[in-house]
Amino acid sequence: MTILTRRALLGGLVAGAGGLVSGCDALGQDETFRSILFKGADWHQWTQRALTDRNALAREFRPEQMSPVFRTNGTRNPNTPTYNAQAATGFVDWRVQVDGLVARPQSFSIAQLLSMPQRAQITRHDCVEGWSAIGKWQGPRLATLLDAAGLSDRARYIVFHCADRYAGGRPYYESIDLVDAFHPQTILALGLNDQRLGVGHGAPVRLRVERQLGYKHAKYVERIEAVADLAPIHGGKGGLWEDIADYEWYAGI
Ligand SMILES: Nc1nc2c(c(=O)[nH]1)N[C@H]1C(S)=C(S)[C@@H](COP(=O)(O)O)O[C@H]1N2
Ligand SMILES: [Mo]
Repeated sequence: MTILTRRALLGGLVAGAGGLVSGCDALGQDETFRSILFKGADWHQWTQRALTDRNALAREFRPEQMSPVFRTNGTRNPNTPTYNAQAATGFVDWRVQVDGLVARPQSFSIAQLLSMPQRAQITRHDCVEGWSAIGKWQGPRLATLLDAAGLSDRARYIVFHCADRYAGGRPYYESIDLVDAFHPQTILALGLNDQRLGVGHGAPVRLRVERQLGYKHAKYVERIEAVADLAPIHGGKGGLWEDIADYEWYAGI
């Protein structure tokens, strides 16, 4: 599926980028122009870089704008024996392993993540399936963990490995580039709406990467891997949905 098709499907969801994206789509609809200069993801990445500042903050909302119900989507409970045992003890033994292209591979307990400086943000989650919800997320910045582990110069992407298995046993995973990894609103969320994250929302810890669509926000994170190349990982396209359903790897909003 090309980005133009997906843009059309998304409709109002891209309102944040407003007229710039519309103008860009009009140019993109000229297939000749597109095929001469750009292809697929390259085109999308170029337009994103050219038209928006990737470090700009996603919109934050006021408490009274929070959705009364924040629905769950995708895996609502990994329901494996290991996960269920962890849930039964309140995730006291859960570890987030940080490894790959880092100087100091290490793992963090939930208590350690809670003791780091926390960021809270009220943002809108946009799912590609056509629903949105506004919620308050809280947790340490991903940058804090990556700095503790000492990211190598060779690292280009951060991969999130999740505890749930999808579509007949495939591990859910996702990846982002370093611009998103070090974005100020990119956090490992431990809390939603002033409560510890529930199982449905990815307990005990999930990614929030606020400039990206919902499927990039990996739930049930158990390993964070720094890599130079996404090709050797699972299906090679940087995420479960990218591998099995041709979703865009770069799902910027
Ligand atoms: N591990 C994991 N992460 C996941 C999913 C999933 O199925 N498994 N679904 C994704 C999708 S499509 C969306 S829209 C959001 C939903 O998050 P929520 O359940 O907290 O609303 O999680 C994303 N992260
Ligand atoms: Mo989604």
